[in-house]
Amino acid sequence: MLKDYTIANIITPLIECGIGIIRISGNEAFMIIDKIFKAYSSTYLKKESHKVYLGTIHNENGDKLDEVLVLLMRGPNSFTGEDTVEIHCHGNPFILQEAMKVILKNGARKSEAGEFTRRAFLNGKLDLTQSEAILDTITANNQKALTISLNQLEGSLKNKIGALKEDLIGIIAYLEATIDFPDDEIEESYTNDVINTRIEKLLDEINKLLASYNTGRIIKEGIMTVMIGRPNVGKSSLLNSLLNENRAIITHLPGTTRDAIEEQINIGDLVLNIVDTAGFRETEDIIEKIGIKKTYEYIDIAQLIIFLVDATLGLTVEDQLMLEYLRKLEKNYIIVMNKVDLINIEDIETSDDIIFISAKHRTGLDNLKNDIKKLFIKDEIEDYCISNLRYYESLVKAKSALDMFQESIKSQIVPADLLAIDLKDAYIALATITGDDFTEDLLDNIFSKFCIGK
Ligand SMILES: Nc1nc2c(ncn2[C@@H]2O[C@H](COP(=O)(O)OP(=O)(O)OP(=O)(O)O)[C@@H](O)[C@H]2O)c(=O)[nH]1
Ligand SMILES: [Mg+2]
Repeated sequence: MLKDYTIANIITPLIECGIGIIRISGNEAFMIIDKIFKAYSSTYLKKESHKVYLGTIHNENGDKLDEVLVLLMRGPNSFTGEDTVEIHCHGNPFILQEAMKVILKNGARKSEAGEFTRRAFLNGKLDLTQSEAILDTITANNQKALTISLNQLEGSLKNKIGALKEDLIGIIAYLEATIDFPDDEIEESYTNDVINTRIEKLLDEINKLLASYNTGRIIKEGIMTVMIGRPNVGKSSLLNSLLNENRAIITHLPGTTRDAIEEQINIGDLVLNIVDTAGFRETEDIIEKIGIKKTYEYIDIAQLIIFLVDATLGLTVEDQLMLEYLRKLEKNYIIVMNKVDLINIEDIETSDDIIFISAKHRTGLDNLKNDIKKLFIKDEIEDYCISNLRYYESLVKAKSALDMFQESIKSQIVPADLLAIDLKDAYIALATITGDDFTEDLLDNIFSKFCIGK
């Protein structure tokens, strides 16, 4: 992981496509491009930063590899903070691999996963919350997730944690001043009151961040949702209606779906990772039996169960048994009566916790979506939700250190000069979030999740 090495890699997927990009970053980036690139215009000789140059690149024997655009970015005004070159080639895996060969021959080393971003972090271009926001931005699959990750990339969480750290430093300084000059005219009870108020405020902020974790994770990762019900109740029809496409096979024959079908559905700010399953029933069919076993496995990992019932039949005995089973699971579930187009709704007993739909005629779907939203999103979603377990754990550490501090103040047994230790622990916990306190292991762990080109 030597920092003075110039690193390079193909940063776009290796498939035939419009363009493929190679990035080179480090002290020798400009020297290396000079050896393989022939610019059409002599203005290239000026090597102006943030300019694009058209020309050709060549292999070791001087054979032409491609006509390319070369983008020069002089450090520190680049993503990594180092001299950086991007070569925009045609999206041909052969060209890109040949170009990489000649770049490596000329002294660069192939970058490791996340190494460009790691360098950006080590060179002070980003803190850890911003670095991790890049990964979230790449994986975001809905607008809210994108807004949260882009805010974090801009520094929203960095600033928030920064403000908490500053408050803590202020309190530590105040505490130490009152320890060092105990005879000053500041009353002890007054000191404790001031400190307590400030700690309460800090804890309040930390609790708010901790409380945003569940929502943050749901927004980022989606809700694992499974649709269950007896055969023929219309599970696959509902999947297709929600997706707006004919994804699953639908027939009038019970037992049509045998294997689980996984799809993603966006409903507002939420993504459902939804699974259509084999309807549960007693069967001798081996394939269907395996499908039903799978249904139960999905129920185990589900965060939401959509339980479909055929409105023309009402709650059958099997449905009632299933319902009893669901109630014991302590999971979120929604009961959906399907095929309401075939009944007269006044003829049946309705209830607030049952949603009536017609999957076939696409009615009642909005009610279903709204109920799902209500189950998972209680309040307006803040734009700085945390969704990362690392932040959550560090905030829990900071919180318990502050709780300990308050206990100590209250109990008055802890000597005054030891009181600051808990505050310093809280500070360190916050500092690991932003990365002013880090170990190589922590960085390895974070950046190994990135792709090779990032
Ligand atoms: N009238 C009416 N028919 C429906 C509705 N939803 C589904 N159906 C019909 O019910 C039959 C079964 O639908 P599917 O979606 O295949 O049911 P399923 O629950 O996936 O069945 P399995 O895969 O066998 O477990 C098909 O003939 C559908 O056209 C509805 O809202 N109204
Ligand atoms: Mg089906």
